[in-house]
Amino acid sequence: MSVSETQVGIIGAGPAGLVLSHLLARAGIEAVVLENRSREYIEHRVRAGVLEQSTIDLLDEMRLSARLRAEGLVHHGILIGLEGRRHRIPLSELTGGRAITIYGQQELVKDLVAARVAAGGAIEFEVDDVRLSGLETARPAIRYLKQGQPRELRCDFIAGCDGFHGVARRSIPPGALRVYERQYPFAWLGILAAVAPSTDELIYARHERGFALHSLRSPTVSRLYIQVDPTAAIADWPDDRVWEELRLRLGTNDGWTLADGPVLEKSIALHHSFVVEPMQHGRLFLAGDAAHIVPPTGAKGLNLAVADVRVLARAIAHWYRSGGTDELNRYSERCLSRVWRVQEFSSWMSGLLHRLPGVDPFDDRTQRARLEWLCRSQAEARSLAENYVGLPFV
Ligand code: RFL
Ligand code: PHB
Repeated sequence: MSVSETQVGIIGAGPAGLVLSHLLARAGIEAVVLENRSREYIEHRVRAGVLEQSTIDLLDEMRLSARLRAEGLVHHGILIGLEGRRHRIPLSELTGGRAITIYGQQELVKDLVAARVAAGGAIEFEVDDVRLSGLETARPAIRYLKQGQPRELRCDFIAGCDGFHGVARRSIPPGALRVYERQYPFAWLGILAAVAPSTDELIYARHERGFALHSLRSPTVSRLYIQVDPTAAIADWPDDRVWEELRLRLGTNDGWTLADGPVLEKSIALHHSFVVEPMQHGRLFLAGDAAHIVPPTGAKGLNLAVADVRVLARAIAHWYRSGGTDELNRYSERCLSRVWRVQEFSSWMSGLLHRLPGVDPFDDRTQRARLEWLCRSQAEARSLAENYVGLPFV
């Protein structure tokens, strides 16, 4: 068995693990990132698109935003579709100038990997059979296979940044964690399409047939979603059927049309809320989707992952500087206050816009009344805007 050492072993090269590796490097702390997929795979996995102001500010500060600043699309508002009308929520006007930036998660992953590799940072791709041990000791270890050969990485800390289905959370004795969870009775079918967006700003539409979202990636690529049944299969949704449904749900009374084009990618994502408390066990710290999942309606998961690792990097740096464990001990509590705020906002946005199967007519009317209120009340719109552009980091 080949044995090596580092200060922080990071499992997972998603946004959480990669941003953490950069933050630690800036603080002079050595880390090794272990990823079970190939570089090619993670650089093409289509997921999030909306980056909050605080995420952008952090990437600016870390000098990792050059391409994002050149190619990302800064948006100052979003549109709400209701009963064939559109209502604009002026995000920046309502939040003292804060905005969101549209930039594909896989593009951000490409930038983060390239910058880490260029700086000589260690990222090992295609590792298998990752196992954690010694979490309750001062020298935890990660065992894994690299091209079939067993390896061991000994570290001071392990960061579990390996997403919802990863191994880190499952390495914690079940009795040590409390799980909070909710399944929603709907899913999103998402497509990436080679067609110029038919809108300048994101459209979140509530419709009798279900929710639809028109997002974008670039002047020539659109990203669109429709609410589908959680049991739906991709095979049930040929491209023509998806476009037809999008046209109906996003349609307006004023003759707006939706341009269609070749579908580049199609996938279905279930809606799920999940939080574990605490986000730490001994020397293992969970961050991002490994610790919590939010439904995508609020566009928050990636941003929350970045917020977690910012807190974690500071706490680890504090320990190396002073030997003090106070910040590490507060890691979970500090992250969870933001996590629950975002959890509440994401489930509120989901409840506001989706059509519930077998909906009670009373609930249907109150849902519409809530949306009408959002379109009329500046206080309500400001509350949405503050949450949507993202709370400042504390
Ligand atoms: P990730 O991105 O899942 O990365 C985890 C990494 O760990 C690897 N891994 C392992 N590595 C080693 N050993 C193991 N045993 C491993 N198991 C897994 C995986 O291969 C992967 O590379 O988690 P991270 O870093 O916490 O980042 C979270 C975000 O990816 C996620 O929250 C967002 O994509 C959620 N999300 C959105 N977030 C936003 O902030 N804004 C959005 O607009 C937004 N839209 C979305 C979304 C998620 C969606 N889906 C597909 C659920 C839209 C959708 C449709
Ligand atoms: C996206 O562009 O992928 C996107 C936008 C807004 C959301 C979720 C996903 O709420």
